[in-house]
Amino acid sequence: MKKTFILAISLITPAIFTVTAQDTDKSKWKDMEIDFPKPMFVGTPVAAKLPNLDKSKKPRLVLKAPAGSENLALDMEVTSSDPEPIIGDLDMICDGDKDGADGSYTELGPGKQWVQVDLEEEATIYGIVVWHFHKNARAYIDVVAQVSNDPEFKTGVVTVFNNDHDNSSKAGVGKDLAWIETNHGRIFDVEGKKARYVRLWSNGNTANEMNHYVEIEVYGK
Ligand SMILES: [Ca+2]
Ligand SMILES: [Ca+2]
Repeated sequence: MKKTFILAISLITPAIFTVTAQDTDKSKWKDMEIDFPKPMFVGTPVAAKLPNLDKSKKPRLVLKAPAGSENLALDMEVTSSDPEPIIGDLDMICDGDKDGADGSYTELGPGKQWVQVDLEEEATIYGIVVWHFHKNARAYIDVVAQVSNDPEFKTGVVTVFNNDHDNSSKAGVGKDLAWIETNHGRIFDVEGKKARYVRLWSNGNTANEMNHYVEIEVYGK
């Protein structure tokens, strides 16, 4: 009786262990192959006057996630607080084109605006990569990234990035840093949170009051 019980456990356990170990043991996570576009500007960026600006010169290039993770946002539907962008359209935000040139970015209206990607079903998300605009140097203000299963973002909202240092956007005081946009975009860790929707906020940038997106990627399973 006892032997049978142990045998049954030993048969079941390896399969369960393999699945959880791969997804939760970060030492086994792989580097995602992020395809960075060509740089659009060279030289010293204009200093953006923000108190929480990331001054490090080394761009982060690596997002780690379990094997089998991929960009789930590609060609998914994008909605926005500004449904009729001034330049471009919302479909361009998840179309795989990350070029910095005119014709590849979407411009939303001034002030606080959001864009939202619908992954079509709940996914386990490990990272978000955003390229706002990389034609010339600037930093976007009050960048907040959230995930939720609620398309209205009223319930179950988890904030995964927030650089709104003075809480002017009322999502809480953000401890993350603002950054000068380049072709490397910005990688946010999401640590395996489960959600269907991804929402990114911004409140203009250091060059003007407008909000821009070249591309958003969401890595997960
Ligand atoms: Ca694009
Ligand atoms: Ca702020």
